[in-house]
Amino acid sequence: MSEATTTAPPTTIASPVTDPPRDKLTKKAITADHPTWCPGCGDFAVLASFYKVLEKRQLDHEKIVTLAGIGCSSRFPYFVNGHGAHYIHGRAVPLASGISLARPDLHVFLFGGDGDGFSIGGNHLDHGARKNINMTYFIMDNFVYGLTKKQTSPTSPIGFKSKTDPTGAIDQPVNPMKKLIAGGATFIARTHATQVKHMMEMIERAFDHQGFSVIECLSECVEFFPDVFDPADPKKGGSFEVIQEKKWDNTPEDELRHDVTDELAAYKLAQLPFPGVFGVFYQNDRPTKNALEKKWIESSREKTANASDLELLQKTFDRMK
Ligand SMILES: Cc1ncc(C[n+]2csc(CCOP(=O)(O)OP(=O)(O)O)c2C)c(N)n1
Ligand code: SF4
Ligand SMILES: [Mg+2]
Repeated sequence: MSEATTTAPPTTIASPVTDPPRDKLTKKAITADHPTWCPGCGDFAVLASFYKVLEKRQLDHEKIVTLAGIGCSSRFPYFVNGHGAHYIHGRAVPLASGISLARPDLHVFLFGGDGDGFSIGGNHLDHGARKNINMTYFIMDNFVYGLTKKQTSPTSPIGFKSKTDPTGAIDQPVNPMKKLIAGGATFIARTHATQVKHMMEMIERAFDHQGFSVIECLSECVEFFPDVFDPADPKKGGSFEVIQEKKWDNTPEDELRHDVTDELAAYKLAQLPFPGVFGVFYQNDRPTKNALEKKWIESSREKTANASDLELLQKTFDRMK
């Protein structure tokens, strides 16, 4: 008798490994400590807008990362319940770069001030921008060093009297939009902390952009530079002028609208006198370092017959013998 038996083929058990339903991401779930800013500080509205965006987009809670340097604005990660770090003054971009490149599945949000971003961290900002590393960087620009109690910042206007310039600042301030365009950031926008709807729209668009996206937000320091942004606040007699973007609809009025992919046009907008205009100045789709590095790692792996990290390390040690 043949050994062969006629057994029924194994039943493929369809085991749908479905994730359990997720809890809704609520403001309560995202909120951590009570913010410690001075009453009336513009940064409160930024935090509220960020909570709203997270709630609206229902991001996976465990994938939210908030990082910052040092400053009043850089306290941000304390107030968000997620992964986060309050890092070294001006060094948050390199930290965020490492996290973004190593864990492209995470949503990397970076927060900071004008001093942190344009002064001590100015060089890191340029390199994050030119490398187009995927992250969303929100700069709360109050034209002053708030945390250290009123020193001239890189965006303080000429004539601003501070503890470092008691007779008035004499140095040409940084133009954030021009710096970011020249640096190579691939999404550059400007907003105002009193305009919550606009702020949310800019955060969402920056978040949806693949690459180094930066938003400069005029956020008033009520303690050390009050009322400086009133000229762009309609509630205080100013005018909040929003950039009209091209719709590519072949209408004569569209000729006059802003093409966000046009670098020179973005420079022209950046040149307008204070308070200037608000919205997206520039956006392009240059490949991210994340994507380029992934490609390079994959092709290197192919060349080594998909050897494991340990095998590659062992080979390196063997060569050293
Ligand atoms: C290496 C280093 N240099 C200087 C300081 C002091 N310091 C802390 S915050 C800050 C400026 C913060 O200004 P900004 O980034 O504009 O944030 P704001 O407080 O205005 O939100 C400075 C100079 C520091 N903590 N570390
Ligand atoms: S010092 Fe200025 S920037 Fe800092 S919390 Fe107070 S108002 Fe805000
Ligand atoms: Mg500041």
